[in-house]
Amino acid sequence: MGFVAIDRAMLGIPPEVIAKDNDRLMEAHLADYAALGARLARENIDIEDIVARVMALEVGLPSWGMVSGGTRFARFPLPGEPVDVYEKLEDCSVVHQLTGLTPRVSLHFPWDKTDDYVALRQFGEAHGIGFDAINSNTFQDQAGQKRSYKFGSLSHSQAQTRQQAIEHNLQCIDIGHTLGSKAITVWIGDGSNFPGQCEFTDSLERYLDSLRAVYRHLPHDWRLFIEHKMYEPAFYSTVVQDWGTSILCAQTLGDKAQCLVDLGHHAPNVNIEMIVARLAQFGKLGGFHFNDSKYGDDDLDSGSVNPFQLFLVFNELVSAEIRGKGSFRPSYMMDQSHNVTDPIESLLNSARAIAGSYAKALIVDRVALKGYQADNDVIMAHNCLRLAFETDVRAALAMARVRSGGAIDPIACYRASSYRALKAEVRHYNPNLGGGIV
Ligand code: RM4
Ligand code: MN
Ligand code: MN
Repeated sequence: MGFVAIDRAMLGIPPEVIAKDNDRLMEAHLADYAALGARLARENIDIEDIVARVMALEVGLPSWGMVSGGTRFARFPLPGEPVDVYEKLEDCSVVHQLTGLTPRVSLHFPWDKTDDYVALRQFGEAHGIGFDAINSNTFQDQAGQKRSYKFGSLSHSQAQTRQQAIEHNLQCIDIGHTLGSKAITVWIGDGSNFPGQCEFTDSLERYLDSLRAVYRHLPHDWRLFIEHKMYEPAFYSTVVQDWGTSILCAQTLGDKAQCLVDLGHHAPNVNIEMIVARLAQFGKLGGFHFNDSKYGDDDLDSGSVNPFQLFLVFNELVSAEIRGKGSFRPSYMMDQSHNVTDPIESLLNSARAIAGSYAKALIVDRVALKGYQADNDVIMAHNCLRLAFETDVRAALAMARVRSGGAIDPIACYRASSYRALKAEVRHYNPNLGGGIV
């Protein structure tokens, strides 16, 4: 997996540091791997298949998640954090080096603006990092921008503002084309704060008209991901508020338009795994933003609060993979903001949670499950999921990482490398820089 043109000299963690840390843990790892292999073999599962599937999984990193995030109250910068898109790519390559799971980065414009995208692409290739879906940003005003997005962008009441937002999206597609991306994710902050502020139907009609112009500009092999969000920054109504509106828009636009599910963008207690199943059933599940949340937040580390939900989501994804027979190819990405941790460590943990949920979903006995469901044997049907979820798959994940050149214990290895402290010596410290989400 990943990209082949990796220049060894460009790697963030010296391979000998990984080798040394792996040596320390190898004996115990191999014993755990053999024990898990024996356990799975009793259930007629070949651990080698699971490892191969995990090695084939790819999850994009959010460029905006590489810098310390913040809340609307404060941001606590981390010495040694990246200050531009090149340094963000360096940090992405560290996550990929240690996990083997994250060969691409999803860029956000204009946050990641630079003057030479051919050079950026080459820099990425040298670091083993490619480019995932491009994100446009029409939820903020940028310096020098003619018209404000205070009252909306693609759905704005005035045509010139909508046109400006459309043009920004077209530029994002052009940049993405140069970088080798294959999709654009459109999330807008448009909505209203007061009943009466917006007419629901007109706003959506204007949004669709704008999005048609963006859709027409897509290269033939590109997809457009529509990302819904129930609220924030608009607190009364949002133009694309839920998966229902999202799928209606995607169906209206055409085949290249699909829905993107961000785990943190739903009403509390919504059954997200069902949304995943419905979108997949109708061929409209295009992308995923992994994260976790407890209340109204949408940026905590994947699997940190509700790992069972993450597993249930993957259970639906695996089921859709089986039904789709190769045609189901959603684009998996993380969308997190790290306010109090080193972003690299949070992403290493999230990678483990995501790969672990996938591995657990792969070991669900689907034949038995179907039988129990047909017989209405509720406890045993539930246990098919429950027992898979409770299986400790860490040794299989570690083996997938080792075989990709990564670490048995990514965080321990990362700390042993002193990567961040070394970067703090050479990177320009900028306490005013935001991950975007401040
Ligand atoms: C939004 C949404 C988008 C992300 C921005 C920064 O809540 O999740 O995907 O680009 O945040
Ligand atoms: Mn998102
Ligand atoms: Mn979000």
